Amino acid sequence: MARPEVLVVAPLMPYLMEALQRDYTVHDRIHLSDPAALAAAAPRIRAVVANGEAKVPRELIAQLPALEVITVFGVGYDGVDVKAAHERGVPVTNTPDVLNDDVADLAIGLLLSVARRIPQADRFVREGQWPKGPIPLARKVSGARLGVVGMGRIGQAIAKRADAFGMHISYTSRSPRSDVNYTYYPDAVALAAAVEFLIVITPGGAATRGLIDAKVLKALGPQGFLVNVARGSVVDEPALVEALEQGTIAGAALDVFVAEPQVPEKLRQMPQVVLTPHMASGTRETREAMANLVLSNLAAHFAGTPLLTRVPA
Ligand code: 8YV
Repeated sequence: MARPEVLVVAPLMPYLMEALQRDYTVHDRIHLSDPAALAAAAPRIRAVVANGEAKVPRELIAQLPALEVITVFGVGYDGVDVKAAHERGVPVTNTPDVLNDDVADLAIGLLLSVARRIPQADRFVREGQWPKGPIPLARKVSGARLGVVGMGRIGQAIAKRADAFGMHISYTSRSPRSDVNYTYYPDAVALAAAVEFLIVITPGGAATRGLIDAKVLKALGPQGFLVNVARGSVVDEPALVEALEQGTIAGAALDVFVAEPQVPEKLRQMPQVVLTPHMASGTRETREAMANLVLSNLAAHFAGTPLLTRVPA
């Protein structure tokens, strides 16, 4: 039987790409590089493989008449027009759970980094500043008040870790959860006003665009720190830059940005900001587990068995 044909719409790690190439005929990003090649292959393309950052808009779905499944290498699928896919009867899968630990670990790592100024301290030692005098004192994390924006699976993994630091945990989400004991606030402004550290881990997309705006940052206040491991779109980036410039908040640690891999020059210049390149799930162990889940979903689809991790309608 002919190997199923797959359109890959984002750069994928070699581990996943090589595994795909073993079992499928892979068209690598021809929708961007070669529209004529896409038009020629489209009647045979049965699956799309995306990543967390990739766009799979309605127009692309419409160009693929034989499309049967969209698999996302990532838990977030805000770049995929799920509605358009479902209208066509095309299911979408993602990679939940396998990355919870890594994303939560990095969230706590960023929180410690920005409060204890670990990157600055590293530079202080390397640049030979130490013999000239002590480094300025930092902010204590253990026992502080933490707000988590989004109390899904990763939010809970973050809270569990913060709990071990004796932090007082509150959260906001669409509705209070019956399965956690943390204090609930109905919106991000009320939450920000009540805490010293705010970690953002809510899905991206239209529903959360600009959720962390100037009002939330003002409520977080001059002693407050923001950590974003969700999507750049959840934070109003110009408002954040302004809040940092004006001292409206104390600092920020950011793994995600609006126009990745571009990061605003102003943020790159600020000493009270810690920046990482969208790497929260970026360990070999977790990325391989994510890749295996993509492969298992594809294999299940082509074997006619139930998908493992289908996203809801
Ligand atoms: C990316 C992510 O998918 O899981 C998500 O939603 O954003 C990440 O894990 C990863 O960087 C691969 O592109």
